[in-house]
Amino acid sequence: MTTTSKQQEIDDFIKICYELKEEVLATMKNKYTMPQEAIDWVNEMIDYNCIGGKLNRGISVIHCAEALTEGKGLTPEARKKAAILGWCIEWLQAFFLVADDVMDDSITRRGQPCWYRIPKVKQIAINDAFLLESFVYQILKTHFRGESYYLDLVETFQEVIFQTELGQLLDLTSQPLDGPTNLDRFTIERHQKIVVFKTAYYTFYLSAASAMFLSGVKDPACYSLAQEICVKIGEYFQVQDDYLDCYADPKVLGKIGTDIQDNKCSWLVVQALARATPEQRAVIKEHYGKNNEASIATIKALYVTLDLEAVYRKYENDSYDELCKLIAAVSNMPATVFHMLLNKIYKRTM
Ligand code: DMA
Ligand code: MG
Ligand code: MG
Ligand code: MG
Repeated sequence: MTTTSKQQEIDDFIKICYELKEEVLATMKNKYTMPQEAIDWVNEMIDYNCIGGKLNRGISVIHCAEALTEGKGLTPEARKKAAILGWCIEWLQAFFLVADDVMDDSITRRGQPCWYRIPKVKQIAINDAFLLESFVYQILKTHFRGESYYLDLVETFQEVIFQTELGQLLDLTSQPLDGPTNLDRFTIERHQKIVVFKTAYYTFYLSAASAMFLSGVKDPACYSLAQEICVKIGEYFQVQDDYLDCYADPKVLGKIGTDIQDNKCSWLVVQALARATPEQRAVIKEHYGKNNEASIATIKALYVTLDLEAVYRKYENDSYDELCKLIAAVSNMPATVFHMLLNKIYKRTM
């Protein structure tokens, strides 16, 4: 794809978001007779939180659906449906992120202050997150209710939301809020469980499964296989997120990392602990999860001493090779679906 046709695809995709927003606003106005100020609030809230991301998850639905046609290409109607489902995932993501930023005490998102940091918003952001979730179900109902796969689609969204919330629970409770840091809880196994649940299902499996429903895939074995591969791609993706939290330029990443001071069970701290001497472990115990510049700098310096950058480079290459092997063995559906998902994120810097 050329740069201009890529831009065209993004522009076409974004247009659909505004169409969906108009539908949602019209429902508020006509069906629920909401006052204009409520409509204005939601209008601004959707613009602020649903636009401005990389759109990876949303556009992936279109690309997966395209790959599933095996060269025949999508009809304009099928492309539109894929774009609408893509936006359902983007709005779902907005729902998770608005809440995640409150819970993580984050500062910026997509290059602007987190929504809850806007003085007129504050805790109203919690209800806005709930609203974004409800809009997803409204859109699904408006556009897919007549489809034979509607129930499967809605149940898949519900299950993935549940899985993500369980992942957030594990993420948020990996350390006690009211006691000293317990480093024994930062294990590779716990980290893996967190990332699969909080990220992999909604970031990869939901896009692939949505495209499969649209394309008429019925075989449950295909969905299980897609889930197995997407979970592994998602695990790799969240390790990248953990790494970038510490090492990316916030201007490029669009968000300022907070994992160290938030006491997160990040891939970096887990890898550091696996390599630390007893003295270094004591440094982590003293400084990790403390919200002051000196402690954060001490942890970052230890990561440099342990050369976690090199550990990460090796992890990236090994994961990529392993995923390629797994994908090469796919025979009951077009393997390009998974190659495409993987290649979108390989060696990403944002
Ligand atoms: C991401 O976890 C998970 C969800 C469900 C948003 P995170 O807090 O590491 O994400 P980010 O780094 O984008 O705040
Ligand atoms: Mg966060
Ligand atoms: Mg979080
Ligand atoms: Mg993160």
